[in-house]
Amino acid sequence: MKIEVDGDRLSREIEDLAKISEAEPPVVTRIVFTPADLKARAWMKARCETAGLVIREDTIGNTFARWLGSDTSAPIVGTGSHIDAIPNAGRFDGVVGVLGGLEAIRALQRAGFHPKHSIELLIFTSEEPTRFGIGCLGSRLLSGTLSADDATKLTDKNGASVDEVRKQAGFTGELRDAKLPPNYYKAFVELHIEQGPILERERVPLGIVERIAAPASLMITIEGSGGHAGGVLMPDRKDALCAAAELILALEQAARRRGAVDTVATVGICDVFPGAINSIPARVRLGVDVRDTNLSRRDEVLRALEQACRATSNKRQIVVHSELLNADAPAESSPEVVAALRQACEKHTYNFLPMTSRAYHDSLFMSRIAPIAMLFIPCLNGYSHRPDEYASPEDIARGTVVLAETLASLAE
Ligand code: HGY
Ligand code: MN
Ligand code: MN
Repeated sequence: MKIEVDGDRLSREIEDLAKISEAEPPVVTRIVFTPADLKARAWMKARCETAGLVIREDTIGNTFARWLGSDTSAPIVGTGSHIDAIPNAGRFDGVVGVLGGLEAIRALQRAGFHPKHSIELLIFTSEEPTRFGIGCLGSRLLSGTLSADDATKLTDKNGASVDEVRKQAGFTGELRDAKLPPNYYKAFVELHIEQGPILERERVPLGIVERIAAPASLMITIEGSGGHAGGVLMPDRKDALCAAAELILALEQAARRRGAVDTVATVGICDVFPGAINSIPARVRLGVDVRDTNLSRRDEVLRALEQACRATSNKRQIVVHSELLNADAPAESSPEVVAALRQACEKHTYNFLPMTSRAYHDSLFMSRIAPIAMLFIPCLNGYSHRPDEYASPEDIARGTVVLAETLASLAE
């Protein structure tokens, strides 16, 4: 079977989808359940319908586009990713896995392949944590990793709940019905840009992901006493931002102290209240992200941060409150799915690198219900989550061919 990917159309589709954004091109901003997200979903569904796929959406808006196999009772081979994007993002994160997955299916159709196991393209709801504070909301729910009760407690910054927002977007029904039955999938393979510099630096065109790091995130609220920047003398201050600065540096030190390349920690959100130049910060909210491929090492960083919070609270006599948003286990790829990817690369004599994914992906939660693996393609300078994120048409087409070969070998 000769698989030919229509690279030109795929590139055009990526550029067309990028224009569905809350920001001006080349910036992509597509927050879950916003008008841009809903428009992008409709645009994607129309293309899946044109490809003859059977579409359904679950109660959180995960979209399933199925190419029916000859044995419709057999477990399904899944592929896909996300099309939601954080503010000031690029056009490839997630999209390569969704449009590449669609093109892989179309290429197999053109090649005359007939799957035994149905092949299903998934577009997951809210892979990014932007709106509801937790990433992979859709794949957590469909894998049963997050309960419907816990999901209904999540709200956005305006206080709107997941339930309200999803229903306004047209996704009704019981959230608990999003959980898939056991053995729904035979395997799940996700194509994604690397979001790091290794493939480009090593001049290797493909990465086969063997493990996905364990993500954790938390919100820390620091309550000082504020006051007039001129009138309150230094000994009398309870400056919440100075306390936050101590915690930020303590977090950085805790990660570096592990001495392991896979231990990373970031404070990506720092909201200062009241945020006036002549007012001592009364309250600060810190959004903290800690990851590692090794669970106990990651949790050591979380414990070190907790200790720093207690020490700073006592020393400065201020209130420090931390709320754990998620602390997930890492994922190991399944040997069979990795083998299928390796064979597909070898069939085309494509060089590849076994890799660790330090970014999390929906595959992390798909791994709780099915054998998974991921296929990475390079991105320019490793850039991602920024408008100059870039993957070449050649690399995207190459990844799509390997994905198509892999899906065919898993679905036959
Ligand atoms: O943050 C992540 O790892 C993913 O890109 N949402
Ligand atoms: Mn992302
Ligand atoms: Mn992504």
